[in-house]
Amino acid sequence: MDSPHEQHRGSNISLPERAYRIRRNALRMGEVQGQGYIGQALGVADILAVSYFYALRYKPEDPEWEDRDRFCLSIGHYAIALYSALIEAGILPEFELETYGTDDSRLPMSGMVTYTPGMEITGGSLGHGLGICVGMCLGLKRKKSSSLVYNLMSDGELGEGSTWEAAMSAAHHGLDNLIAIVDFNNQQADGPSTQMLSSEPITDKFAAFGWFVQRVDGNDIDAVRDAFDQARSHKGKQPRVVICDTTMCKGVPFLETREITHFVRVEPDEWEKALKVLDEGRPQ
Ligand SMILES: Cc1ncc(C[n+]2csc(CCOP(=O)(O)OP(=O)(O)O)c2C)c(N)n1
Ligand SMILES: [Mg+2]
Repeated sequence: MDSPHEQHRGSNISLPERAYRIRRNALRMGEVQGQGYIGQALGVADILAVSYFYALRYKPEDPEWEDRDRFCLSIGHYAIALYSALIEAGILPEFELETYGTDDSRLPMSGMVTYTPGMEITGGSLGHGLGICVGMCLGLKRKKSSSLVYNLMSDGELGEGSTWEAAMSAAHHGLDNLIAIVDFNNQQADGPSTQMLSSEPITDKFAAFGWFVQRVDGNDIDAVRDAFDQARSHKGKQPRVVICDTTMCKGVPFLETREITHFVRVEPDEWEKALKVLDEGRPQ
């Protein structure tokens, strides 16, 4: 299926290859600092590939182009994941990857709007992204803009009351230009989300708040792409959410099985090994 946007058509680079490259960028950045939220980056790489190379409308050379779709990173700690996609998208130059997390870098460890081209919001204080996006959507509607606002949020943010205030107001205002994506990796700082504070049944909850809801395997690129298509073409005057079940550290099996994946510990000699394993699984 072709992207709805001209800019993505005709590329001979497949979405799985894009996802592989995003994962690779993230591992290289992690190696620079010897740490990073690498489990999250590997987990959402497929979602980012579909977002930046299929769904989103933007101009790499003009990240502030007024008619762009907005991709908001509610979860500032996932910045390493978004930088990896922005590099692959040509919004950030690849060499800056080497500066990740260092003084004076445009790529701080937590995502900040004033530092990084392509970063739409400062999202480190969890639970605020959706509310910010509601404001953006209202503003875009006033301007009669056809741009969409995507908000990548986490399952941990579903435990924040502010998320649900925003969800309620998005439905109240009929924000059909809002597409929330939840990285449902069943992990938060202290352990599995379902054990810390379960948000299940999550599809029923969003539906009860008036949203158009889908739930897919977030590491299945075709499924994510189809869900984004459905979200965009849905006729209801309501906000949309795609719950994406993902596996943290996806693509590097020896990390996938680590018990603590929120801030996965990677030993100095393991970065190279992780890159090697990822390369072995590179799509044909
Ligand atoms: C308002 C707020 N409370 C607490 C934190 C500290 N914090 C940073 S990441 C995180 C885990 C949240 O869950 P999730 O985003 O699902 O974690 P992950 O999937 O990345 O493990 C927490 C509690 C924060 N950044 N903001
Ligand atoms: Mg989580």
